[in-house]
Amino acid sequence: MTRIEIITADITHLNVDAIVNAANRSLLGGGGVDGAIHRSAGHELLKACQLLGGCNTGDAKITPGFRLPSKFIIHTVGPVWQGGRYHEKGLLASCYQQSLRLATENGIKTIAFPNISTGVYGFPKREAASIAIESVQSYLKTHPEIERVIFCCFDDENFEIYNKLNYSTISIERVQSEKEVQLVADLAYTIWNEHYVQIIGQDQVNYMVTNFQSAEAMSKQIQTEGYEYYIIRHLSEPSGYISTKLTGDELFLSKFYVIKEKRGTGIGKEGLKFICERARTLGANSIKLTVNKYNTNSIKAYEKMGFINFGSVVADIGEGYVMDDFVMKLDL
Ligand code: AR6
Repeated sequence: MTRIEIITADITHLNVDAIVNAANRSLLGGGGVDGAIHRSAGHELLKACQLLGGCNTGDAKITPGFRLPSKFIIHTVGPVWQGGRYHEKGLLASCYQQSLRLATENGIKTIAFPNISTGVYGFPKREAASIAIESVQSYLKTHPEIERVIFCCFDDENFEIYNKLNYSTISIERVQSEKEVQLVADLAYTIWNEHYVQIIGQDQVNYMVTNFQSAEAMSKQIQTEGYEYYIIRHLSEPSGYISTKLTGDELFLSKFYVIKEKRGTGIGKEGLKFICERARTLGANSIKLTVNKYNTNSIKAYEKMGFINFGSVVADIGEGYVMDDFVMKLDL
């Protein structure tokens, strides 16, 4: 599941369990997002903050949200940018880690961060965004209790930076271990059920998944039939998979699937780039695939990627099931 979201908004309007405040060490209010939060939460917030005894840079403290829609406010103090030689990066990472630690301790499941330190404190925006995404991503890996983290940008520049970084966190790796084969089998189950039931029906989906996309079936394809499998991760989360097989000077693209909620994250484009590179490395001069005739969305997507219709093929796959496919081809 996608647990990271990037939006532009006024953070004081968000209806989440907690919003994070980019405060200063006094915790007694200030300008920027801090000022906005104090204004919206009301004077009770200042009273609560007075009891906290300040906060060190890189640390975090928690108060109720008072008049805000969010239940809690986590106050963290980002570093003032001084050129990068004063542990600013580590301190900024610590703001995200400590805020998330407090979230876990207080049963918070949804949390929104502003772009800490990138306003008055002058931290370079791109570096700050990269630290923010990495820190959050690494925390989420071991903390399933946090359901959603929102990066709440205020300016278009930060929004663009975060989205670009988010796109570049796509990784595509060859499936090697049994554990990875199982991960792909789980993805296959999800994708086939969410995408193919309306095209070929539940019975055929079950048949396909059991016979061709189970961990056993895929292991066999890898070990004895010359198939390569690749797992696609987005922000470290398993998001799709690719399967290919070289036949002569043609690369057969057997599978290229992305789970529904990860569409629109740039995986399609990155995946195709990867497949073309792999094809060239193996000495292929074209890529061929088959796609169900009624799978119009995928056909459109492949056409957009430059594939052309190259005929059609009907295949008997056993137990009375027939696949009626378009053959599509991309010359390299
Ligand atoms: N919602 C979301 N983000 C906002 C909002 C808002 N309502 N208002 C501003 N931002 P800054 P810092 C963005 O300066 O750099 C305060 O005086 C803003 O565009 O608020 O950590 C404190 O008391 C920017 O991207 O925080 C400290 O003294 C980001 O929030 C000092 O500023 C952070 O900008 C902290 O400086």
